[in-house]
Amino acid sequence: ALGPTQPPTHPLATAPVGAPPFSVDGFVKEFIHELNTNQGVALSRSSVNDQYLALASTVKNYLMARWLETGRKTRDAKVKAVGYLSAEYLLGRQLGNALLATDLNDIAKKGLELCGLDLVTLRNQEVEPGLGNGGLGRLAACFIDSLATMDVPCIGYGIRYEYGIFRQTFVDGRQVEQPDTWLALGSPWEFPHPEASVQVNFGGRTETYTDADGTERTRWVPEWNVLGVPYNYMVPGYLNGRVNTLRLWSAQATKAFDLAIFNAGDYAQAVRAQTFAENISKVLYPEDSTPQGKELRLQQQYFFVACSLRDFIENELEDDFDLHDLDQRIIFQLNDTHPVIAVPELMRILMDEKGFSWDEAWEVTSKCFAYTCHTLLPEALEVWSTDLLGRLLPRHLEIIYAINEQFLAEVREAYPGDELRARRMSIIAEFPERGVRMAYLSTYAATKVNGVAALHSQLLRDKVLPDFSELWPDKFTNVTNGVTPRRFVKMANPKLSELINDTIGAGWVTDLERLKELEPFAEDPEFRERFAEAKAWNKRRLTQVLRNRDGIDLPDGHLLDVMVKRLHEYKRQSLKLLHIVSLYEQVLSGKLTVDQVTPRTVVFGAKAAPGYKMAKDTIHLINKVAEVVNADPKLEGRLKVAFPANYNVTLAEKLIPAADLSEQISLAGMEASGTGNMKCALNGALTIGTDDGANVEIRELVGDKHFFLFGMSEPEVADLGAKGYSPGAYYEGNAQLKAAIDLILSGHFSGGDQHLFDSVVYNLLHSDRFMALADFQSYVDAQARVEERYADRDAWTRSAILNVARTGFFSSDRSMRDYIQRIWHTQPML
Ligand code: CJB
Repeated sequence: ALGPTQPPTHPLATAPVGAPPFSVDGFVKEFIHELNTNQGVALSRSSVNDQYLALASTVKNYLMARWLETGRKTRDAKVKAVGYLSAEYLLGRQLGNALLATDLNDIAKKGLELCGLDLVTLRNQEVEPGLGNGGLGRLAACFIDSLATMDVPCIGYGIRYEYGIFRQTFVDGRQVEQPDTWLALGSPWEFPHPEASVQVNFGGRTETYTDADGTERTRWVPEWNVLGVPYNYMVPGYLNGRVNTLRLWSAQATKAFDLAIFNAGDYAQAVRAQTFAENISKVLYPEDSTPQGKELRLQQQYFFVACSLRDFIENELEDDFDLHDLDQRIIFQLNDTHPVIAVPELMRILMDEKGFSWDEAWEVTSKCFAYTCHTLLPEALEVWSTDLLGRLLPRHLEIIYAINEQFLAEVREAYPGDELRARRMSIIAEFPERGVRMAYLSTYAATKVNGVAALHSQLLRDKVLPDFSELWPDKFTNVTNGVTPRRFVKMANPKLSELINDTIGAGWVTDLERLKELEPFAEDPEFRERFAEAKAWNKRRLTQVLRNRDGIDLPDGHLLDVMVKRLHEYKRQSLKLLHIVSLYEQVLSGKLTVDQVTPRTVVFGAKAAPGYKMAKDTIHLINKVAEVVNADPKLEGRLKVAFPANYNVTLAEKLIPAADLSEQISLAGMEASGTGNMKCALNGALTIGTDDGANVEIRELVGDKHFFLFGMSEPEVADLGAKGYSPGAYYEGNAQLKAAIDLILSGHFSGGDQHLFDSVVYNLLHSDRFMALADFQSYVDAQARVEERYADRDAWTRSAILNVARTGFFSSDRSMRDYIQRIWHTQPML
């Protein structure tokens, strides 16, 4: 039971909490109080970490009243909420965002100064929670920010990994992974509630029995269980008083020590049981765009989903709530297939625990979920072997089989006699082993299925799920991704934000389409000058960051050419690399004089999945090319390659605002959307890109003149694939390409070792699944157009301004509006 045992009589006991006074004095008082009472130190004896933790507590105190009020208001209103189910949230640092949401920046800065402290130093003390891999996890973080800002009730559900995405280091140019100990110095943003833990069962068997009414029923007799401990995080809306909740689950052993084993004297065995349970939320799988078919991963998925459904049903709904109406109070958004085990879990709860019939349970379940697909790569679609599923979740497997039977009956009814189609569409795959196709299960169960950019949604319908979209055309929709303008413009780019505020007012932060009003200012020389000055300031800031963080020196006055994203063959970092090597080779061989080379620094940021050999070899090659190119005096410093290790949200916030050129060069038809492309454009970088993912929409909006398009289109890629692609022909037929590849093969970047990079080079020459060689010439030509535009600095700045002015569409607020209208049918609480 929640609440006091006696009715409270003290007048303060039920009064709403108040925030500390919104003044420098009020702030300082609160800060010193937190430092003394939470950290137990005097200011004079406090470490930077103490000061950071006290500052975090102070800011939390300002948010607290709003958080409690949001919870009360939402529960009282009994409105439909969004349950965002995501195995990843790549949140980035919290302090800056909390200061922004509360408008406390200036007050905090002044208050700390009066204490002899520097806000920036304290902000830099924060270790970001890296609880995600890349785009998918960062998207979830942007979405919950937007929902809070738009006053939409949402609970984000996920996993509190003890170790997030690994810390990347380079040893002799090779990636070496270190554990991410983000919790080591304290975690001031979370509120653990061990008393509200949820039990999650695994294993065992099912049995049938006859209940008191004489009905045949099934129940699960599990073999083992763990506890899910909720950790609540505040998700503050921007200056609107709403604070939603992100609830992340941490696994714990049900009993700290199994007393029986302990008493029998097997201490080690008792501790092992605990370790086994806690392993479930120990570490984030560092996979991106390829699933890990590992048992522990399935445990993680079921673990957080079971906790979340239980939590919503038992704690967020009234005690007497009729679960037949569940869809009126929640829509669970499945962020990819990772949480789709929630579908059989809800069926199980309703049937086995709440006494629903199958039909009643399906009627409810089939209205409570929607599914977002984030990929087109066939190998990235999750398939769980029925062996493993049956062992870990026997009741769920039974339910999945029954769902499939019902589904196939519908298919057969729609296409009588078309047995081939039924087999093709079956949720259960028979080859290479019996497995559950999680994307099919998601698609069948969901009210709506969406892709993440217009092209992606089209290809999803036509190529990944054609039978499904034929059967249920209305189920499919598109919501183009977006990014939060709070973190990625307002916070990350203070000088540009100031300029925009001065020019069109401050409304753009929550209404990003208003950036359109900047368009006429592209023709205003004074505006252009201030715009260019903001970019220069961002570059100076980045220069400092990279010097301190990585010991990297950025030369002045270079075109800053940025490729930041996970390392994956389909994203084609190798194509960018071939361009660099080619520029260099042309100088070495005298085809270009050095003064014909546009001064350019290429910055890479990329982590490779630890088990992805080709990706790691590519990182090695980039680093070795960087070593040689950066040291070669023949280039007179006009070409530089910088590869800071451990690219993360914190670095992105410094790098992206400084970028001139945004590299979005995936093979057309491979990148579902991209979101870095949006962040770069919104910060005034020009894109060089293929017609892929959301690039298509960026180009349409900014106009061909202000976007450097290259490469094959998706249909051209499909044609070439069908005809038979042979990369060797491109190598033989293109002298510039051949010279670049031959320079790598000569050992020039490997101290004479002619075989060090065989894996990367021979893969390109003999397989090149992502057709880098086919797009090489077109890419090089587009780079020449980039250089030409950059030579006319004024024209470049004009294009950059138009990129900012025309990409307001890519706010995640707009994405959320689209989800609300097309998928969720929820209401903002006004
Ligand atoms: N994506 O980050 C991931 N991980 C996956 O496992 C599959 C896809 C990315 O999701 C982003 C958000 O939708 C997309 O912008 C990006 O294209 C996609 O690769």
